[in-house]
Amino acid sequence: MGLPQGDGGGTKTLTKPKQKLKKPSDYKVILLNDDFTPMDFVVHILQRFFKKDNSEANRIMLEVHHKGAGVAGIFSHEIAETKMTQVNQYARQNEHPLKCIMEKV
Ligand code: TYC
Repeated sequence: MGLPQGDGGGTKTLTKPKQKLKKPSDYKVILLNDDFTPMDFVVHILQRFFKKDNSEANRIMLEVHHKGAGVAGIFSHEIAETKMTQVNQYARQNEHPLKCIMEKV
């Protein structure tokens, strides 16, 4: 038989658990160049799915054409995935080889 354990003062020290939650990352939605998709179709994609005006859509399309890839927009994981899927599906429906990918910022 013994006395109750503890510091005898009736005081407990509570340590705050380390919060391991990370901020959700943003994702770049990227268009890839190819030799066959018409320039007008890429401009249309940028206006329809990324709400770019005509001059910004042309600028991004030409960047993709000259550099091989270009950023159409930056979104949360869920929105980026939806846009990517919609663009790839729309390109396939219209029989263009245009590819859209996403990449962590
Ligand atoms: N390179 C294509 C052409 O010359 C145009 C193009 C631009 C295709 C951007 C895809 O993501 C793309 N018609």
